Amino acid sequence: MLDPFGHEVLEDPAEFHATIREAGAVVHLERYDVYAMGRYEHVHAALTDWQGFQSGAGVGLSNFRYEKPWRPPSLLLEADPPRHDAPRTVLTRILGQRALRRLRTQWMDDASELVDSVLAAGPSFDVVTALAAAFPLRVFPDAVGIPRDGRENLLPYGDHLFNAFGPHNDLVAAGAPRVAELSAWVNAQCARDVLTPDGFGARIWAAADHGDITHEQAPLVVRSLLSAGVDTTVHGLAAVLYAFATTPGAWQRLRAEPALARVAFDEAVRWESPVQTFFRTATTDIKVDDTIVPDGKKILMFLGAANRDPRRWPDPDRFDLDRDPSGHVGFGMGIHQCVGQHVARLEAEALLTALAARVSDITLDGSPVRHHNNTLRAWESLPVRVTAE
Ligand code: OVM
Repeated sequence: MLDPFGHEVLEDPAEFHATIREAGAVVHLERYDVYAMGRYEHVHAALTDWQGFQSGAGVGLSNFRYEKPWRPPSLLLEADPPRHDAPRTVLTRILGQRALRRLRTQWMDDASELVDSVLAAGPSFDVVTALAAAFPLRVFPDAVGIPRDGRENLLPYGDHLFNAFGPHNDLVAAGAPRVAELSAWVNAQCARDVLTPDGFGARIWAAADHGDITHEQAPLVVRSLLSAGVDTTVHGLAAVLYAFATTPGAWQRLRAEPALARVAFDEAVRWESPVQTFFRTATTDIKVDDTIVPDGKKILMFLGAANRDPRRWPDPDRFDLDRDPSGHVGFGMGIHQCVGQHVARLEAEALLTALAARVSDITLDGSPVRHHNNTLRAWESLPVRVTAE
């Protein structure tokens, strides 16, 4: 069997995903001694069963029962109830739809300004750097409240973090030389005195003052925002822009009905699954179909395969604005489901709305280049040509 973290699969995982789904509800991968799932039904069930499939032993290949984590574990992602719950409750409130209302107008204006400046430079550009990366980097660090200096470290830190959920392959080795420097910078941004008084970061510290979490937990919760909040949205936005550039009629459909921006983003998260995989650990011997997953073994969940499982999705490989993508597992499912999803959707809505107001057509203008990462489905470059009005 192919290596799920090898370059061949990372370049185009579709065939491998089909093989995993067809092999059964769960299949043992000898190379890593893990149990893999690719069918929607079983991935969904594993994500929802947090008692049987724990996160506290890590959600990457590394098993924290036996191996020391490369960084202090996340209080959200790599924790189980009850310890998971207080930090989760705090972030749910700070990143909730109500709390985001005050950002909406500003982000719509920011998106318009960014799109105007990109279009002013000409009709051909790389939509990854010009928009998919530029927009989150423009609005999200300000919303968290970190200083301007060093923000170029955010994407490399995230890229390494998401590689580190996989095996110690060439991708992890390539990131290793900068780990200490990048981690030191990220950790320094989590301190109370460097954060602006009105951002998500300050609100996390205020929650500590209020007794909702401890002051020791506050910087690690800020770290979760800086870890999970940048690369994911960059590649989610790249996915939706790629979908529009390659799906006939889709852009015209959005232009006719701009309110589709949010469902378009969710459909792109289903279709591309920017976060492709996460692991869980069996807390006891668990029977899945006819296979026993032994206590302590890692379960590799292919979110990207589940999101294109033909058992669940008609014509799954089609980016389809007429389908209801809700229920996809691209944001996870259950108690760990992406706490920042409303932030991501607001970023997507702002950017797509601004672009749809000014651009009547978007097409590929050259060969797109994939960016390989052990966890992320990403683009290095997406050359496009647009027709501006
Ligand atoms: C965290 C974290 C890091 C990476 C991903 C993630 C997708 C969370 O540090 O909490 O969720």
